[in-house]
Amino acid sequence: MISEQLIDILKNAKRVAVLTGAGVSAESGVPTFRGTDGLWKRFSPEELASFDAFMRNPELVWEWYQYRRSLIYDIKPNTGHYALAEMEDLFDDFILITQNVDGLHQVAGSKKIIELHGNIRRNKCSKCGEYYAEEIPVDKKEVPKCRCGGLIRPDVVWFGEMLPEDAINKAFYAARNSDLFFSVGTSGFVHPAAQLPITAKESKAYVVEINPDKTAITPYLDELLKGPSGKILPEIVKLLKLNNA
Ligand code: BV8
Ligand code: ZN
Repeated sequence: MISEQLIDILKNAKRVAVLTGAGVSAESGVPTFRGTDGLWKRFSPEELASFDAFMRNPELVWEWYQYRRSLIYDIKPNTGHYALAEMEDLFDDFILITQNVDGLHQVAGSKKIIELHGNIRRNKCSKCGEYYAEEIPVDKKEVPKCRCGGLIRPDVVWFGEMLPEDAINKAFYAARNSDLFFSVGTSGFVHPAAQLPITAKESKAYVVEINPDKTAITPYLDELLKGPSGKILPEIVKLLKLNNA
């Protein structure tokens, strides 16, 4: 249920930032990381989503990403993704900061977006950094090689790797300068992304979490809207449109 206080804040908000995690894609059928059907159930993040793991066993890591790509290429954005794409034009200043690598926000039409952890639909050379578009078919089992001889890898940020500097700087700037910050579908475990809602709160933003469950960061935030983002986000957009009418 959206509180009177939040309705009032929604009406007056000028600068809005949203952080999304894997939970936003859950209703599209993309398994989350730490949920019961989580991707990490069989493997721990460090075993697969790290540069060392890739150097130790490139075929295993490449195959895991090919498997994940095969899951998302047939998957559609859900009502939550579309609501976030609509939200862009309902505030003076809006930015979407995502931890997700599935690219579904862009498919749903989001333009004002910061990808903190890269994008699984892109590849790059692990040696010279050259980018490779989607031309690599998902059923390719062997780890492809770059013209320079380096192994090609998914263009995602692995554990132990720095986030793209421009992305993280822009994300923290948005957290410090927003008057309303949403944390949607993230368990708040992975840093430095998990710091963003806390920074927003410390910078006097009103911080709202959208999640069916409490998370590691719930105690630090202003309000938890308990439920699926695919249901709650469209309700918020409906309220905003009524107000803007
Ligand atoms: C870095 C790309 C500097 C790859 C990902 C100890 C303490 C603190 C930090 C650390 C530490 N040890 C190491 C670190 C740093 C580490 C880290 O945070 N580790 C964690 C595990 C503790 N971070 C890093 O390494 C980062 N780099 O810090 O560099 C550095 C360098 C060296 C050493 C130290 C520091 C890099 C992090 C990026 C990792 N890459 N993804 C890939 O995807 O394969 S992270 C991965 O997790 C995804 O991007 C994902 O988005 C992200 C976060 O997970 P969530 O999105 O929150 O997903 P999760 O499944 O956890 O939660 C889903 C939520 O949705 C749940 O709450 C659920 O209730 C909810 N939900 C479910 N259904 C719905 C829903 N919500 C709404 N609607 C629904 N329907
Ligand atoms: Zn190369």
